[in-house]
Amino acid sequence: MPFGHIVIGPPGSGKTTYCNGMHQFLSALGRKTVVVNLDPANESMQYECAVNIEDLITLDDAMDAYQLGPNGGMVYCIEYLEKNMQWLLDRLAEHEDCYFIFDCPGQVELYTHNQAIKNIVRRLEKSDFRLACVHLVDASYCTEASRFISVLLLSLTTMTMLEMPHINALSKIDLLNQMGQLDFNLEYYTTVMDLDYLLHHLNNGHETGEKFASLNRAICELIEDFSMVGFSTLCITDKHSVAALLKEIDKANGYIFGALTEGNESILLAANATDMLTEARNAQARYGLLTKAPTDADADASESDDVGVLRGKKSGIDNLVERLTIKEHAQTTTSPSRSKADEIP
Ligand SMILES: Nc1nc2c(ncn2[C@@H]2O[C@H](COP(=O)(O)OP(=O)(O)OP(=O)(O)O)[C@@H](O)[C@H]2O)c(=O)[nH]1
Ligand SMILES: [Mg+2]
Repeated sequence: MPFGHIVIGPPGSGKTTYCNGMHQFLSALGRKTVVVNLDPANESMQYECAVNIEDLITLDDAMDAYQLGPNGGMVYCIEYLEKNMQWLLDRLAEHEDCYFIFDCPGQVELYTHNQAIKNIVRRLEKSDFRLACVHLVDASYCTEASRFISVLLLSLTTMTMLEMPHINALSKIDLLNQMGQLDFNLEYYTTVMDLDYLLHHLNNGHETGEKFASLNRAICELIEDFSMVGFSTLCITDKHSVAALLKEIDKANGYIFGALTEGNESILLAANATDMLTEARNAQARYGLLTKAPTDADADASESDDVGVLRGKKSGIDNLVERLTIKEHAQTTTSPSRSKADEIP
């Protein structure tokens, strides 16, 4: 019963870098892992891939044979793979007892409209693969309400389309502090709490119409009604961040339950688990992410005191959690070996 995960996300979100980093991390943990390249346009493959779609079809071949552009050629290649699934299954069968990481293309339509990737996953599942989906989106989307809403919609569409255990992750979280201050604490973006606060920022600067505000409200309600989207955080060079994400993945695809063999490191990882909220608070502290001061208009967005919590003014139990989090963070950051030893080469 092979386990693994597929790695998807918009172009440049860090999929190939992730596959390389996670491959090294799992190998260091002693988990026999192979990376499968399903992206025929993968130019900078940093890992040694065990199975490569380019051995079946290349993007250039598809474009030349049918006079297609790069996007059409990519869709053709994936549909060609869908029709030749036995080729993929035979190649995968050559890697017994391995954990599989699938590096996928960045074309968003493959996860929102086209059925090919979905059918490929179904076929793998029928062949007893236990898979989860890791959807990477650039953390810079958090810096503007409108961009964050678009990423929420994309994540929701992808989740409902693929219908498989799914983890969304804000990638390159280490770069977020270079992109200015956030409107809210990071945990607001990871937990996708009350979108009324975001609604206010969406409407801000668009005084033109009630229709625009109604559209924004309807989109926020849609996302809240499904109540499915949340985010983990990821900096691929930080082993704490990779370990936290791996715990989520192992729970999602069942590796933690299905691979109960002696020395299964995922049991140890899970025993050491932190929840998503604490992880977001750790990430906020670790990467020095700043939050803007609240405006008067923000206070109008809610009658309650919750907005203070979203901006870091905590009380009671939150204060306690905050102190614990900071202590935990201080322990890790003052460790002399942390800066180099924690980096995956
Ligand atoms: N700082 C930082 N940079 C990252 C991280 N992950 C990826 N990158 C950088 O992001 C850029 C794009 O990464 P890729 O791995 O090529 O992205 P991709 O999603 O595979 O791109 P496509 O295959 O073209 O869709 C590279 O320059 C990476 O070095 C991260 O966690 N932190
Ligand atoms: Mg790539």
